[in-house]
Amino acid sequence: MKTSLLLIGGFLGAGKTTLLAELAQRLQEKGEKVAIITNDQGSDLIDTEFMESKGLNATGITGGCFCCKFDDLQETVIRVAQNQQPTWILAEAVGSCTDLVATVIRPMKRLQSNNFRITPITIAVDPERANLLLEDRNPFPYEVGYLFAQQIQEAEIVLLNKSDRVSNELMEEVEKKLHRTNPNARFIRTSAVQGIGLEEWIDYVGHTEESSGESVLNTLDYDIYATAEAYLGWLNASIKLTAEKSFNLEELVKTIGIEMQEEFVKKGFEAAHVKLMGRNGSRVIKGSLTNSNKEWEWIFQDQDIVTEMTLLINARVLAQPNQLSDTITSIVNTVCDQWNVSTQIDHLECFSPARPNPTYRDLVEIN
Ligand SMILES: Nc1nc2c(ncn2[C@@H]2O[C@H](COP(=O)(O)OP(=O)(O)OP(=O)(O)O)[C@@H](O)[C@H]2O)c(=O)[nH]1
Ligand SMILES: [Mg+2]
Repeated sequence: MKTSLLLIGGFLGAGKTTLLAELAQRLQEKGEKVAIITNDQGSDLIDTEFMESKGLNATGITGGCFCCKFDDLQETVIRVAQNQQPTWILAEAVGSCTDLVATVIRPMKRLQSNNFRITPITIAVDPERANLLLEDRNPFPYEVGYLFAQQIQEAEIVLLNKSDRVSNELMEEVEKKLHRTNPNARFIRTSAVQGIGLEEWIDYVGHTEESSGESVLNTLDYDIYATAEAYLGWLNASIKLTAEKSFNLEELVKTIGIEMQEEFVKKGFEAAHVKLMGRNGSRVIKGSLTNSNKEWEWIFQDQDIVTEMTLLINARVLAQPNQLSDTITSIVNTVCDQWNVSTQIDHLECFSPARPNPTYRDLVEIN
């Protein structure tokens, strides 16, 4: 039997990783064997660590998105299939990517349909974010709204996620707007954290033969798309923190997060998604900020007292890369000084994504 390959896209912070982790667990409960592929423009991925901490097999493709690193994706999919013999491979695309049908789904169908069943492309949506991005209240430039609309247009399945924290009225309003953008997609309301809608999603991707590949973005303007991506500063860092006197892992990471957010608000940096992860062996704390004016969401918590930890930061923020890097490093250093904790940066990269240059762009489907 062919391995099923599922691709999920959708804007930064929509819940793709959380949805995939839940999907993986449910598939495993049904006796399926699942492997996961994560993706990012940079390295040190919190998503990969998160999947591993949940006991899931995750492989990261770093240094570029699936469309620009299609050969890497294809090799990874083949290698994972050979080594792990999964029945499902779940792949998460970078949240600022679009045109995935032309650059990933169609080439994968063209080159790998003998070995893999390519399931319909799923796009995850945070309804509150969608509501802002589709309106004048959009805190991001127009081009980012354009990119978001393109992501919706190429969906075969739209997951209206976070239904646990959004009112029915807002959900209906957003669904109506998105339906106008893409009348052909199947809409499913989900909550990754409460497990709502996941069975309906599994049922659909489990039984539909293949992605049709029809939702290709023939008229996508790459100049606008590239401009949208370039507005975002992208920072990935891995920092070792050590102290002579022990400190509370959770409190330190939360303090860094809160100070960072205050500084973002002061400077007008809008967070697309900032992830923080503090780790000392099996002790983990992980948080997400998906809006500079909302609260951090802390997923894992750990009140343990430690003398060292690794701090991973993955920040995607509406800011110039150098300003973002200065702001974040200065906050980490200031807070750590106050806590008598020393910092050693093991890795730090900060950039704006380069213009997308896909390996393939199959605007005409070849069967
Ligand atoms: N309340 C609620 N929170 C959710 C849900 N799904 C995800 N989240 C939270 O939303 C935040 C972002 O989730 P992720 O799964 O990391 O989002 P993502 O789309 O993978 O983000 P990127 O990898 O940056 O593109 C985290 O704090 C999650 O816990 C949901 O259904 N309900
Ligand atoms: Mg993710």
